Amino acid sequence: MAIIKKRSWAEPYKMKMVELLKMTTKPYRTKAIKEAGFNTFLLHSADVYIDLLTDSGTNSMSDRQWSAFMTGDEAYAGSKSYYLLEEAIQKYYGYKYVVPTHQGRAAENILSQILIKKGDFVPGNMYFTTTRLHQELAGGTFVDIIIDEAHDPFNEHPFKGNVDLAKLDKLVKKHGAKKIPYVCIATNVNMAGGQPISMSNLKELRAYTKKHGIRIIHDMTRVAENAYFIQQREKGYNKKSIREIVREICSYTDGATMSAKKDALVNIGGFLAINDWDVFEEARNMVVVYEGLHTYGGLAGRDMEAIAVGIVESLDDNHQHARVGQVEYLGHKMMEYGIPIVKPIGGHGIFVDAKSFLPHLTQDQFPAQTLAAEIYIDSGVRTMERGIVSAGRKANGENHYPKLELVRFTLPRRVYTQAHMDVIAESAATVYDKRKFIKGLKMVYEPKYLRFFQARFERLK
Ligand code: PLI
Repeated sequence: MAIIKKRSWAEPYKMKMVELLKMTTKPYRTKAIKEAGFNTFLLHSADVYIDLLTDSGTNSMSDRQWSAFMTGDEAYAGSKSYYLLEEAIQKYYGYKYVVPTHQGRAAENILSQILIKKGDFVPGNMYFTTTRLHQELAGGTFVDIIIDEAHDPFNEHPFKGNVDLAKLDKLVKKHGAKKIPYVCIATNVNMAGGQPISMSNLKELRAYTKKHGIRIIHDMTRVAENAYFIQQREKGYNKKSIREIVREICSYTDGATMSAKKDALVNIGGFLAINDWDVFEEARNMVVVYEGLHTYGGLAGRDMEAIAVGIVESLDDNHQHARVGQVEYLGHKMMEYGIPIVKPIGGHGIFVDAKSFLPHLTQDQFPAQTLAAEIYIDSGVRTMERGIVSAGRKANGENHYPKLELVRFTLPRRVYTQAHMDVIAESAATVYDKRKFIKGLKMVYEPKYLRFFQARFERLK
């Protein structure tokens, strides 16, 4: 019998330069998190050992991307780097017209202002913080049409990013298709735990929206990770490349907003892509007001150049295998220690279920916020709350009470090693061991918009 039953994967790259990290002590971190109001966003990154706050803009660029930086064209107008970016988006995603923006939320702002009228409804497969806020600021109301399974952290549905067409149909019947400017579809739904939408669900949605004359706008921030899951899980796709799958996903949508800081492996950048000339015309007008000329949109030429290269690298099958493989490695380690995590393991991080981890805390005592602070104190690992604080308040001022109260251990791409994963899982397990003694928090400062970024807390007595 063969000794080796299953061969390991390893990263399809090697390291050429490293960034040195500061190691701190527990008393130092206890003081640091208190000074940061128990909000990991308010820590100094110099005080963080392993930074899992986000996978946004925290990726390592490749030698090819750094080379592209040197060939960036910094012309104010008509930069060749813009045309390279446009060509990459047209070739790999298939969208016709492109407006660069400094990051994803700028594209969301422009798109929301163009398409949403006061009193409109914008259905989506779960909310994302900035996306929903821009929809609301434009006068719309977000309506969650994701399948119910997505709100259950332990339901093992392979495509928890799927849309429940019955929920959409109910909305259309109640308000009429004219009140729905578009359906907003995120690939690899962030707030659900990095969970994919299936191609068959997207096709059904396309058929439905076509019948009712409703656009689909694609939040394609993590489309390549979604494509990886389709390749691994959906019938008929295991022989298709990620590149082919991504192209097919985009073909069922009418336009997209993109934060290139995730999938596309850069530190800053985004874009709005659209197939409709009229919307493009308006977006080109608006980008000049908010971002910069339509051929740079708030980016340097070198940034656009690096995104163009990053798009190609993100579609490499070996890259995605290693990327999601690392997330899975961490997830399996945590499961071995009995830590309650969202299942199936998602694409960009491990989401720990804080409600089961700290069942003695009510949601008003901020279990996920509390847990993120405890993990930092234990090991200097920085994570992020994705629960009641992130969910914010409704228009009438009441808190949203999301079913999911999670701590996100987000893995930047091509940054950390397997040994880092071991340290992270061991820290989570150490905190899990003493979970019964952990006290909750109270909020003592709350900003008006996107409160999770700057809110401050104190420990309950
Ligand atoms: O951070 P931006 O503005 O480049 O992109 C906003 C944005 C839009 N959609 C999705 C699904 C996101 O995940 C997203 C940003 N996410 C962040 C910052 C994160 O930490 O997940």
